[in-house]
Amino acid sequence: MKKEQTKPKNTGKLDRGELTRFGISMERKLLQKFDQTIHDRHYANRSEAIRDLIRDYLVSEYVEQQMTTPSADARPIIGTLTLVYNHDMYDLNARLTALQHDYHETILSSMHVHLDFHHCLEVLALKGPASIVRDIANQITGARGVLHGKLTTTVVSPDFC
Ligand code: NI
Repeated sequence: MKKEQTKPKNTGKLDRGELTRFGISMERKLLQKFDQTIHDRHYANRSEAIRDLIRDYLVSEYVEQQMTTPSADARPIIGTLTLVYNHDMYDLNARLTALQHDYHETILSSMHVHLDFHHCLEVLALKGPASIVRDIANQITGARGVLHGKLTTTVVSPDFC
């Protein structure tokens, strides 16, 4: 009798194609630490946690590569830039607004929150070539008076699903 093929369980998530099983060897202590950490992060199992780690690694490598040596068929990078600044700083609001107008094609949206009497939080959503996203982030976070700026990047690609 022919053995029935097992289909991947329908998790309601994106179809990620055929699953391949593989074994990993590692030190017991390292695995215990990993298991404790993924339990704390509410992962259902090791496979899901390892898939996320691999995706994160591949996305980071892709973004890094496209920022330094962009390829002709590169996908747009998605970024969020988080800023905290002091709005009392002379001219800073005007400079930040001018920069955002200069790059209106890449900066899709911005959110401004008045944190207290002096400080503002701004979160920008960006989408565009990696090198341009990086340049915008550098110019804005480097502006005098910006206390902290952090760019987070990702990419939407079937390669990483
Ligand atoms: Ni404000």
